[in-house]
Amino acid sequence: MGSNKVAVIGAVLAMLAILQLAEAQTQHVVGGSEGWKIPSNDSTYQDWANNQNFSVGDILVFNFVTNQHDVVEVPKDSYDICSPEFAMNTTIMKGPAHLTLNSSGQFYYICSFGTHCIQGQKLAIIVSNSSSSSLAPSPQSSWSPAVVTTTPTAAAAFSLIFIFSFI
Ligand SMILES: *[C@@H]1O[C@H](CO)[C@@H](O)[C@H](O)[C@H]1NC(C)=O
Ligand SMILES: *[C@@H]1O[C@H](CO)[C@@H](O)[C@H](O)[C@H]1NC(C)=O
Ligand SMILES: *[C@@H]1O[C@H](CO)[C@@H](O)[C@H](O)[C@H]1NC(C)=O
Ligand SMILES: *[C@@H]1O[C@H](CO)[C@@H](O)[C@H](O)[C@H]1NC(C)=O
Ligand SMILES: *[C@@H]1O[C@H](CO)[C@@H](O)[C@H](O)[C@H]1NC(C)=O
Ligand SMILES: [Cu+2]
Repeated sequence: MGSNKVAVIGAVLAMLAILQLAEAQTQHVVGGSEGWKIPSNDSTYQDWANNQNFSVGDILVFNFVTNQHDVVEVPKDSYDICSPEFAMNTTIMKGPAHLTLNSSGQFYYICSFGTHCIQGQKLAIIVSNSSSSSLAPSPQSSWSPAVVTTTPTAAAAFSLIFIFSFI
């Protein structure tokens, strides 16, 4: 195989890796089909969060009707007592809304309407550094573009293996 072809394949795979990087963010729809509202059970959002893994770069989707709810990020103390005091600058008034998780750590969100928060419309999450759990991809018997479901790092590694198999 000529070096031109190898270069082309390399370029294509590099693009795939970049695409993969863009797709590495997971969207978390807060509350699932229930959306962001006064929940049926005041542990709804904590139960939901406990079944998610939040990583830097992921997106929180708050599905709510504008002027019926909002999303206010607050420090833990305010979250605990359902107070919008000390709110961060990221208050979301318009729903539905997408919020990108830009950094790791703990984050607290409440609805500041009426007694919604006291009734359970509050969410606490822990965002971890993205690379954590998926650094050891499960063995794959064969490589094909349709099967690129691993992390960007893994995708890049597979790309290299693919390229070298032609040299
Ligand atoms: C709320 O959810 C929790 C945990 O899922 C459950 O134990 C509890 O019984 C539920 N309460 C109501 C009133 O449905
Ligand atoms: C979250 O991570 C844990 C530990 O790595 C894993 O067992 C679990 O399946 C993951 N949950 C989701 C929804 O990805
Ligand atoms: C909120 O935004 C203002 C103006 O952009 C900025 O001066 C202030 O530091 C921000 N406060 C917080 C808590 O991020
Ligand atoms: C994350 O970063 C983007 C781009 O800089 C910004 O638009 C967005 O408001 C940030 N998200 C949060 C929660 O601060
Ligand atoms: C994520 O990585 C940054 C920089 O390496 C570090 O400061 C931060 O403490 C880490 N966060 C978590 C939750 O591990
Ligand atoms: Cu509300």
